[in-house]
Amino acid sequence: MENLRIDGERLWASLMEMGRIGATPKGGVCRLAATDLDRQGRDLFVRWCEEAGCTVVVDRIGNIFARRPGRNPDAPAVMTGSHLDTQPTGGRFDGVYGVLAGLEVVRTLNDADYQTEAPIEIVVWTNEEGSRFSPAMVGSGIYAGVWDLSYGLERPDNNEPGKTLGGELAAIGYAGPEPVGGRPTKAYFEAHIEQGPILEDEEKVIGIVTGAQGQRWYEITVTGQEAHAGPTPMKKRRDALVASARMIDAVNRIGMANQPNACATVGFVRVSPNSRNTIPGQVFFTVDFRHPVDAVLTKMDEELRAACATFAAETGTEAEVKEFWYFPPTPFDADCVNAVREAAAQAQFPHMDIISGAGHDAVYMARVAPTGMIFVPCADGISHNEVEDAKPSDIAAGCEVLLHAMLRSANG
Ligand code: HGY
Ligand code: MN
Ligand code: MN
Ligand code: MN
Repeated sequence: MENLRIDGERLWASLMEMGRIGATPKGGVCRLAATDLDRQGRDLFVRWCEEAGCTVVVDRIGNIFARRPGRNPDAPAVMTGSHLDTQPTGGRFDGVYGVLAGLEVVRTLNDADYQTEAPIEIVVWTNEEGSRFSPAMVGSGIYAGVWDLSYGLERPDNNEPGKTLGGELAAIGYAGPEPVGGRPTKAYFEAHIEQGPILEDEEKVIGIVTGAQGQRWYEITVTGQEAHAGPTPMKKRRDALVASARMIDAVNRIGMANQPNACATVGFVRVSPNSRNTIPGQVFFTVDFRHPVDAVLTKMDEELRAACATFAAETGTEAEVKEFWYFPPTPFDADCVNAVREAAAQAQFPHMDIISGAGHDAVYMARVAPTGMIFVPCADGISHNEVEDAKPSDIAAGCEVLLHAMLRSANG
């Protein structure tokens, strides 16, 4: 394996500098998709890439591609990247690590004046988090042909529905001219923190990600009747929030009943009219189901629909259960997985195979190119939280493995 070594301190310094854009008082980052803070992060990344000799293009859903030439300009590129947008109470590593590890690979090759056979591309995917605009992974999903471009551009801001992803990208100057999709790609590798406790518990430094579990997201609207909290007898009520509370408890029970592996979360609830002395007439809430086996995701779907029907009937309310997003459990490419495993083994980093609990842009890239991922531990397995943290040595190790997995692919 070439004796190229990444510069862990430079990578860490870049992560900390990017983390200052949208930094929160508790040490996290809030840099929501297509906000001005996202623009600042994107601009910083683009400047760094141009300083590293890359040419940068932006596609029509705002995905950024920074390209370092190889000896053979016609060879399909070896691509790496992730996302710069964060959760509202996000951290300094989720997504950003994969983007800046890609930049560190390019900087390392530049330092060594090393030319790969194939070009190298670093990508920043738009709206991976799915928090401000839903669903998640919209930039990579449009790129991979999961949805058409207009679907992505029309995504409404979940808290300010008058704003759309397309309008906000234009406002920050990242509604690019490039057509979406179709960039010749030999392989795509994404480095990411695990966002769970397994690597840390098993005392491993590198996760060889073999694939990602499937997800189903729902939007559920429960409709009852607004009425006065005082004169309305309990038996006469059609309380949408009481009905929803029973359904939300059922979501948790369905998750617990489908162990091991099932995940079930209600993360967004909107009550109307949300007034202390009016019985709620309508409640909107979301459900996020995950499981590595598709048949279990289907079973959880059936259990959810049955529970909503039961509790709606019990409370005289109506429940509309809408499936909002679905992707099946997704295996990664065997050659890419092996390239990661060999790079980890040769660097003698303790490693293990792992399935991703989180969705990543790699899940959609796996539909259009051979794809692999590299995980590193994060402190206490916590992510989507301002305390998100990682060890500089693990961050460097993951980037080292990324470099050598990419070299195998770029020169192979
Ligand atoms: O929800 C996820 O798994 C990812 O963070 N978008
Ligand atoms: Mn992420
Ligand atoms: Mn995330
Ligand atoms: Mn993700």
